[in-house]
Amino acid sequence: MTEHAHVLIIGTGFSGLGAAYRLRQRGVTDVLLLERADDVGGTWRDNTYPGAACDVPSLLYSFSFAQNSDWSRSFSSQPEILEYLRRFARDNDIYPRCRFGHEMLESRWDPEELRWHVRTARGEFTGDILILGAGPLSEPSIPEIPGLESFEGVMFHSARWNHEHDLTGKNVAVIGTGSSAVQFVPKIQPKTAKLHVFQRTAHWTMPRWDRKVSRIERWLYGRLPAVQRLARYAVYWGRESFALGFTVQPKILGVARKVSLRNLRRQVEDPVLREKLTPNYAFGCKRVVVTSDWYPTLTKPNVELVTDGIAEIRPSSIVTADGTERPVDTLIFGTGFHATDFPIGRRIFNGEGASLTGRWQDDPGAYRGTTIAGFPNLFMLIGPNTGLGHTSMVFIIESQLAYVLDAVDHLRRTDVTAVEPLREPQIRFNKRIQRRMRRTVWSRGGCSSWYLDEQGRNIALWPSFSFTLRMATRKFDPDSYRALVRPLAVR
Ligand code: N01
Repeated sequence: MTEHAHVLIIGTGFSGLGAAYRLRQRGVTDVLLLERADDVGGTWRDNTYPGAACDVPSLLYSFSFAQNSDWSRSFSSQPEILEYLRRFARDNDIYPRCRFGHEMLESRWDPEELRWHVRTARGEFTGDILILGAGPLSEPSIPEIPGLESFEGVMFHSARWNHEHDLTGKNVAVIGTGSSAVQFVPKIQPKTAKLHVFQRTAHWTMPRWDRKVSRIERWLYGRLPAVQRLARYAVYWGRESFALGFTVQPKILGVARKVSLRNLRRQVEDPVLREKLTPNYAFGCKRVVVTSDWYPTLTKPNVELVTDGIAEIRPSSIVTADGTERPVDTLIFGTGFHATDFPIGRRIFNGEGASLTGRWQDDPGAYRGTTIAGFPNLFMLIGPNTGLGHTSMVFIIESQLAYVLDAVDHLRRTDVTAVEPLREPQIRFNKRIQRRMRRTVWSRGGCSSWYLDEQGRNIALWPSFSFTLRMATRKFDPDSYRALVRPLAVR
């Protein structure tokens, strides 16, 4: 049996839950959320590695319409964020609208009926509007390394942590030194017999000024929401100054660079190790990792930072380019995600049968980061060029939601069934982004990163302040869209 809803939402992380809530606020209740897992939470349900926590301050890491006065720390831990999202879904009756175990396998736009047909792992759905809230960092990336398939030990990715596997006394290899690895390596180090950390590129770091949120602060935030809002604004604008550095004034980042190098000097005495940990590209070019225990952990006697490239993996060892073989019984990938190839795009087809990924081959990008020419009534949250490294993605999701809600209202107010952006405004919008991008540290900083696609284009980040993206998504602009009207015969 095919189930129909006016709006189908893929995913139940911050994006999907926020969309369901905001739609209901506008009186749109005929909504279903299709979720591949068995609970809500998105990235905060999937990333359960030891030490998983947010590196954006807690004050910014909740919906503005459901602020949390109860964060226990200034940088919240994964269990607390997950519990916040579950509570949000419970309190707002979103659970009954969720279909769990329904991984979206294929979404096809029907150009006659003017609706989406969605096939999941467990059923079929139709929807007038499709909102993608699957997240850009949800598909773990495991590099192709010669001999990987021959490995006989236990291996897993940081986003699929194997909690059954006890690391006590094990020879562990960690590949990757990004934001995830710097969080879990210090937690697992005391248990392991030997910990080999394979670093391809040194990352810039910033200290994690984490502290307990005092009872007085919590009391104040709970009783006087205006105080919390003020504190939120202060943190928000403080972080916006990083955007200035990343996008036009890299000199501003000089201070942060000095802090990073000073920490390295203070925390790592060994000059050889220090050298290995010193980045050779501009501060901010790759996402800066936020940590206060990464460098101290790497100085522990059972830890080795390996900077020689991996040549081969054997059944119970890793061999590096210099020929050294290290016995390993557990292999952990902290190697990030398929961020710029949007794997979900291979499952989405327009009325002509073209996949989103195919369309993006030559010209990736969306209109205002949210809608895509040729794909009517498809709204993508955290779409191309909407990412930010310096502040909370919840802010971006809320900005995009304002645009989506305005578009949904437009469809209700008029006799238009579907809208798709015209190609020209989309091209102009993306050209502007790429022009601005050339001035940023992500283009000029002399590094490679997950922000760049295979052709070296940055299709992940927004090249400006977050408030400018909010302005760009404030109002739906029908003039930039083609309007489609469902014929009476198929209504
Ligand atoms: O992944 P990453 P992550 N051989 O892509 C290395 C968000 N996040 O999971 O730098 C050897 O950053 C790669 O090396 P290099 C945040 O947006 C947020 O850590 O490419 N090494 C790098 O060191 C973050 O940016 C929070 O040379 C290989 C590492 O693997 C994003 O998620 C917490 C390799 C990958 O680092 C991803 O972070 C955690 C290979 N073949 C994450 N391939 C918050 O707190 C890759 N690497 C909000």
